[in-house]
Parts: sequence; structure tokens; C-alpha cells
Amino acid sequence: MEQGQWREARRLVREARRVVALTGAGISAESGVPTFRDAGGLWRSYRPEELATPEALIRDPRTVLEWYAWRRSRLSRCRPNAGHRALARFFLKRGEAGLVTQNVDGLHTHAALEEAGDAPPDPALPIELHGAVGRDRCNGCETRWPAEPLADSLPRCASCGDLRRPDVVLFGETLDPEVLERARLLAERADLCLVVGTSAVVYPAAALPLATRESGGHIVEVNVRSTALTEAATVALRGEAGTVLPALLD
Ligand code: BJW
Ligand code: ZN
Repeated sequence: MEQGQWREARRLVREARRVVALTGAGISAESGVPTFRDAGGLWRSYRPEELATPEALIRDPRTVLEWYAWRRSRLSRCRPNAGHRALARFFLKRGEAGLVTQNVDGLHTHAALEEAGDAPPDPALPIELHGAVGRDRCNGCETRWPAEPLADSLPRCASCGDLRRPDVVLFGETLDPEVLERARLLAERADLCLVVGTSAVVYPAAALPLATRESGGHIVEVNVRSTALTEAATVALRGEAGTVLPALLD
């Protein structure tokens, strides 16, 4: 069974004309970045679903900003792993962009730059659906800045005075429509969608693989356990992304 799944997955990768990959927190787990919904995703006994909301940001901005400061400091010690690097090499080799991520950790971008060397990294640069934790933005206007350490007083926008916050998409906030449209087009046109390390419960990201399937393509899932999407997948490979992806793609 397992052998047959691998053979089928390799065939789908080999024969695909257009490939899109959708990644989630699980691909960064082996880099030491906590996932959201597995054990160990908690911070001071808060669930991420309680903190990653605009309501929490208004009710208790300091707690939410401290959570992001903690995550930023952890992230500063994290490096891309074999899974990020295998995906970067794969899209660089194909010369066609197709990497879509829900992650805000920037590790796909690091991997793209490292694997590309002196060549252009563009085909391996991800579409970041939920933003990037390495940037701040104003909660009231469009101003953006590189992230800065949290001080004693809450950070404010110099133009409009509103709160400065991480440039990420919280629950209930809308994704950038242009970013989502680019991802949706890639998913619709692909004949293979690789879904890696996501529980596939957060929309609209979780609908992207279904767009590939609805236009006649296949889903190959890479995850340590089954997910909301497993039933829709042609093949589900069970294992850690850092082991499975190099074996599947290199
Ligand atoms: C491994 C591994 C290893 C571990 N190797 N695998 C349709 C239906 C129902 C609800 C909605 C809907 N459309 C929209 C909604 C509302 C909501 C939503 O989806 N809710 C659901 C929970 C029900 N969506 C939104 O609010 C979105 N906005 C929107 O749609 O606006 C319009 C609208 C507004 C209001 C109402 C309706 C529409 C925005 C979603 C933004 C999500 N934001 C977050 C935080 C980002 C910033 C930050 O990081 O702080 O994004 S939440 C969090 O979840 C984060 C992640 O990107 C996202 C997905 O999580 P992910 O990556 O899947 O992580 P986990 O932890 O869940 O899973 C890890 C997986 O890895 C597991 O499967 C493990 O097994 C696996 N794994 N180690 C391989 N080594
Ligand atoms: Zn502002």
C-alpha cells in the first residue's frame, strides 16, 4: 500500500505540467516553529485562535503584541529545513512559480534565496496568503514598516496615531484580494496540488486544493497525520515534510 502510494505520487509529480504547493505550519515544525493546532502550540495557556483575532487586538493589545514578540524572537533562531529547501529547488528547476504558503515565518523566502545562489530566486518565492511577521503595519492606514522590538508604550503610527501591529491576517480579517487571486489562479490552472503540513481547516486557504481538483487535477498530501483534506487527496503520504519532500521531489 505504502509503496504503491509513493509510486503514484512520484508519477503525478513527473507527469504534472503545472504544480502548485500549499504549505502550512507543519512544514516549519522541524525548524523549531510551533504549529497552531498540535500540542505545543500554546503560549501562556492561550490558544492561537484566542490571540489571532482583531477583537483580541483591540481588547488586550499588549498581550497580542507580546505573543508576536515571543514568536519573532523564537523565529530569529530558526533556519529553513530540508522540506523548505526541496520545494525551493523544485520550483527553481521548473522555472515556474507555484508556491503558496499560509505561513508568516519567511522561511520559504530564506530557502529560495539560499538555493538560488546567484540565479534569480523568483520561481521559488512564495505567495504569502497570511502576510509576514517580519513586517508591521498600521491598524488604521496602509503604512508598513520593518518589525521593531516591543517597547514599554504601545507602538503607534506616526501618520494617523493608530496601533502598529504585525502585518499578518488575523481571523475574521480579509486576505489581500490580489494575493488571493494570484493563488487561486495558480490552483485552478495546476494539474497537481501538493498540500504540505496544514490541518486545512482555515479558509479561504483550505479551498485552494479543491480548486485544483475541481478543474480536473490531483491532490497529493504530505502530513504526519490525516486532515480535513485527506479524503479529497489522490495520494496521502504520511511522514515529516523534511523527509518526505526531498524523497518525492529531488
Ligand atoms: C506536519 C509536521 C511535519 C506537524 N511534517 N506535517 C468558510 C467556512 C467557515 C469559516 C470561514 C470560511 N471562510 C472564512 C471563514 C472564517 C475563518 C476560518 O477559516 N475559520 C475556520 C477556522 C472555520 N477565516 C478567516 O477569518 C480568514 N478571513 C476571511 O476569510 O475573510 C473573509 C471573512 C471574514 C469573516 C467571516 C467570513 C469570511 C482569515 C484567516 C486568517 C488565519 N490567520 C492565522 C494567523 C496568521 C498570523 C499568525 O501566524 O499569527 O493563520 S490563524 C492560523 O491558522 C495561521 C495559519 O496560517 C492558519 C492555518 O494553520 P495551519 O498552517 O494549517 O497550522 P495547524 O497547526 O492547524 O496545522 C499544522 C499541520 O501540520 C497539522 O495537520 C499537523 O499534523 C502537521 N504537521 N508537523 C508534516 N513535521
Ligand atoms: Zn496609520
